[in-house]
Amino acid sequence: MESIDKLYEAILKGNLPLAVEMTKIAIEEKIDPKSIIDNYMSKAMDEIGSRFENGKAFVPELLMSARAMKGALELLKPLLVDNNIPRAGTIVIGTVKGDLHDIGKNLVASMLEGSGFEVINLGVDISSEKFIASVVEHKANILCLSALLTTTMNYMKEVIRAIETAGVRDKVKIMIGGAPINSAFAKEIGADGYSSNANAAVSLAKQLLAS
Ligand code: B12
Repeated sequence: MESIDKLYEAILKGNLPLAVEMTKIAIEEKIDPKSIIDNYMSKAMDEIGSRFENGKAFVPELLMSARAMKGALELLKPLLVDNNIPRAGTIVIGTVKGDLHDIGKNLVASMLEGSGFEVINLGVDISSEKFIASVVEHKANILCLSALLTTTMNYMKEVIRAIETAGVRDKVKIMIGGAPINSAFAKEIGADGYSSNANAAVSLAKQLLAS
């Protein structure tokens, strides 16, 4: 269990080799991958984020932590896949225009993929035009929008309006998420749902398709 505490420290300090080594040990120790992500890796990212907010860490440190988290996450991704489930539907996901944060969005994408959804991950800094083109091309059942900045979260509203204008709003459910988002905001901009983490995103996606 010592490895898991060291994993938190490794991500907080942005030490990629140590994060990878500790993740390998945690996997060998059969610690639940979702618990590794939620209780250690994401918590380390929250801590570096609050240090940044308080002027105790700077962008290079955020980048180092992000690199360590991504490296560790790569090892866990295959373990998030449940092969015994049929395809559940098609999902287009991306981080909205102006926003480059992708760790949480990629985690949501991996969990959805692992739960049987076909996921088209468009990446970061995605315009409404690109979202619409992808939804139409792939006949997506759900569109997932991610934003981590209070300045970019408002672009989600633009995407939803553009989808309405394009005449495809009744064909696709829209889920939103990211640190500054909450359900009141989701309601306000006309999204179909919000969830605060990747596990809840899977339940929400299933729920939306059943409704
Ligand atoms: C790592 C990081 C960076 C990295 C990003 C690397 C990368 N490839 O993603 C870098 C260094 C590039 C970066 C840059 C900046 N960042 Co930054 N960053 C962070 C940090 C520390 C962690 C984010 C993270 O990865 N968290 C871990 C993941 C797992 O959590 P998550 O993203 O929240 O995702 C979960 C949920 O939100 C949800 N979710 C996410 N998306 C979706 C989508 C759907 C559909 C659903 C259902 C759920 C869902 O599920 C996820 C998994 O559980 C946060 C602090 C924080 N605590 O959020 C600041 C933070 C977001 N950044 C911040 C800032 C200010 C910036 C910069 C402006 C800094 C600068 N001066 O340059 C730039 C902006 C660049 C840009 N244009 O986007 C501020 C934002 C403040 C604000 N109010 O807007 C924060 C909050 C830090 C702070 N406390 O001040 N950042």
